[in-house]
Amino acid sequence: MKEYFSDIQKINYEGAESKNPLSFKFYDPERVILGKKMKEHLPFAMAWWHNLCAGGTDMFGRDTADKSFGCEKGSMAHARAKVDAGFEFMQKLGIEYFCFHDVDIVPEAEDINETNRRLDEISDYILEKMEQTGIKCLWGTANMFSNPRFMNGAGSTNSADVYCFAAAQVKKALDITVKLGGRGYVFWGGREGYETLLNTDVKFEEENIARLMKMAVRYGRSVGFTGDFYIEPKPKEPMKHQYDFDAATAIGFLRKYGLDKDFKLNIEANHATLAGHTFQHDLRISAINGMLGSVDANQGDLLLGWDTDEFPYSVYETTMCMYEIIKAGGLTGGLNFDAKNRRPSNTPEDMFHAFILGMDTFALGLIKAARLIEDGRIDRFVKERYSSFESGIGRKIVNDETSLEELATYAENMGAPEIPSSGRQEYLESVVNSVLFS
Ligand code: XUL
Ligand code: CO
Repeated sequence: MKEYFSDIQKINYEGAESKNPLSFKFYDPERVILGKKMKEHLPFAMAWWHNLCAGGTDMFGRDTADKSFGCEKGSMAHARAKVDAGFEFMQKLGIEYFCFHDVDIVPEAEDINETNRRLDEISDYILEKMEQTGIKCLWGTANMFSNPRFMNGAGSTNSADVYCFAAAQVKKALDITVKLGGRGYVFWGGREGYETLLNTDVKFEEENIARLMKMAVRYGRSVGFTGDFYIEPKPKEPMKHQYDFDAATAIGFLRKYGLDKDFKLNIEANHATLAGHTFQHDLRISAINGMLGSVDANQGDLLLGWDTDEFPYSVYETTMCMYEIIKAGGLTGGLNFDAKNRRPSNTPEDMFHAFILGMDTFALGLIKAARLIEDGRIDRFVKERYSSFESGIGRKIVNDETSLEELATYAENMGAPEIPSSGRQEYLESVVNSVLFS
């Protein structure tokens, strides 16, 4: 078997003092934190598209990284080489999951029947590799945004024929996800949105998206898919307005169309920040609605207005992310590095540095989040802050045992209420710093 990353050995945990660039400084998979192994808290996944397909092409220039793996791009030999390289890569890093779009794993043919045949062939090969290595599929999805036929959307398209084509792709991607035992199936509505209301029937488009999702649930369940369906919210890019703007919008949509029992959310850090939220905000909104399923683990650049998909390096962000995930009781999905090397980081070694960075940043985030929880000052502060609802009239309000009239009478007898207690934000921020840097 050809080795694709022959200069790189298995990446091991060596501790924070190690100066070996090809080692983990914080990710120690067997270390137990809050009663669970690090690798169980952190089910890391490799995104097929960024890691094995994308070579750095941007609006102004072509690939800088060679992802041919010694084969002609667009051939089935290349598709197989990507499988070999991908599994070698995951094994060397100790990554236990992968995520894929249909067209990441095979080149799309002119005829969908031929594409589907290729998908059958490559998924047989992937399955073999999974059995040999123990690596698993986190989730699958269909790419319904790259091909020009999807320029007006997939579920939201104005063309019934394109809608049918999208349905066929979802059906096949679900088949492959089931075959590979995927934990989830993602809908990222890349082009499910619009550029101008002058040509768009928003109500009709949203209803059609829901119809496609309902049919996907019905079909998925009928072929033995027991995992979660996910919506991955994103406010914009490529479209100006995208229907799955953020977690709250997606939850409202899922409830409106009765999809909330089968769907959860796949929250991506950079999508949350594009929506004008923090990553932790969208995690919290998902969690309190019982909809936190999986995470696309990356980081944006707040100076730029687009999806930069960087490997996470901010320990502050990953601490807050892991704080939300631990509090939510963990993920049924995983942490998919939907992230890419910067264009000038173009060597195979850089692919390893990127994952080492991301995995270590999340490991540190986990360690620090656990300390914040064990420290207890934040939890105690929040509890105390709402303590006026623990007795008296406050208790009656939360027990739904009162009325507007009773509250009004209470207020009229009370006179003006005292100014509420301080939010102590700066104190709490200093608590976070003291836990982070001790
Ligand atoms: C695009 C994005 C996608 C989805 C899967 O912003 O995040 O790669 O994760 O289609
Ligand atoms: Co994503």
